[in-house]
Amino acid sequence: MCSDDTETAPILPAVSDDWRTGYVSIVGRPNVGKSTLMNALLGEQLSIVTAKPQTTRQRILGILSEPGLQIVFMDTPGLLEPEYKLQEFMQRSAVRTIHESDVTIAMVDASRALRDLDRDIIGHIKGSSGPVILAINKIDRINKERVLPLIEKACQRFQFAELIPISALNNDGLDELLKAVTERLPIAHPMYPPDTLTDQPERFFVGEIVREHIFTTLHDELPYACAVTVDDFKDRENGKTYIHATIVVEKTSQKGIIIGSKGHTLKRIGTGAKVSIETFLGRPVYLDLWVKVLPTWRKRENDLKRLGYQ
Ligand SMILES: Nc1nc2c(ncn2[C@@H]2O[C@H](COP(=O)(O)OP(=O)(O)OP(=O)(O)O)[C@@H](O)[C@H]2O)c(=O)[nH]1
Ligand SMILES: [Mg+2]
Repeated sequence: MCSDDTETAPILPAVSDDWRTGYVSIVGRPNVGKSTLMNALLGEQLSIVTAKPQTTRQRILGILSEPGLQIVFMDTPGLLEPEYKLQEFMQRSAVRTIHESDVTIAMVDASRALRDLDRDIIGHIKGSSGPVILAINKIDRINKERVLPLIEKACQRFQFAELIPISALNNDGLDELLKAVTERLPIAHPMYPPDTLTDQPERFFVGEIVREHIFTTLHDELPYACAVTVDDFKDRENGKTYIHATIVVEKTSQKGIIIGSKGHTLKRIGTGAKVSIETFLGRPVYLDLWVKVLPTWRKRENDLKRLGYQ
């Protein structure tokens, strides 16, 4: 290798032949706990999590590096029957990861596991390029006696490599899940330097954090009509990072609701988001938050691209 190459090449750890590395997608219906699981496995709040379904809109990469192991997790939007272009994009990005993964974690909510494992979902996971492990999540919410019959019924629907009851929220069963995944990964060298957590830039996650606060502050359908763009993101001499972000909505009436009486609602979203962004970045920020109307953006291909859904 010439000296120039040495300077620009990423620093990868030395590996032995038993090093395991691979892509692992986490898929399932909306709200089953996919993002909670990825965050718990990484020990980082990377993907946004809310109580509302359809929070995640695109695939989020989360890289776990340990001696002898590198797992590139792919958190995905919940699988659903798409009704408009944004949902088509969400569905496509989830399904694509199933075809790209070495191991797939199919996830269901234990309290409605068999509904979550309908023909549609089985059809998707059949397209998996590798083994599929079923993670039966939220077992903290059901009686233990109900888990075994669930496992038996799930086995009749698909030949899962393993079925593992977990609680992503309580870190229960995650060691077992990680072991089941690791055993099935190919022997391969790591793809990323060990300190790499994701492939998306900080400003992407800043937009996601604002979206998280929209989801937790606003009710009903409104969060689904919102997108966030981060238009400016720069470090200032005073040590603060200046962020200019815009909440994009579909109608003028929605803009009014988001701003709220005397700007109170927008202020609430902004104040909450600022605190979370500072925790995420580990430095103080100045958040300048605006609202803009882009009619029916969820249905327009070009608008979706402009908003980062491509
Ligand atoms: N009780 C319980 N709640 C959980 C568990 N895992 C996740 N949740 C909750 O379920 C809700 C949805 O979690 P998410 O991680 O956002 O689910 P998701 O599958 O990523 O959802 P989408 O991105 O909308 O598809 C949140 O309120 C979580 O706190 C669990 O093990 N037990
Ligand atoms: Mg999610």
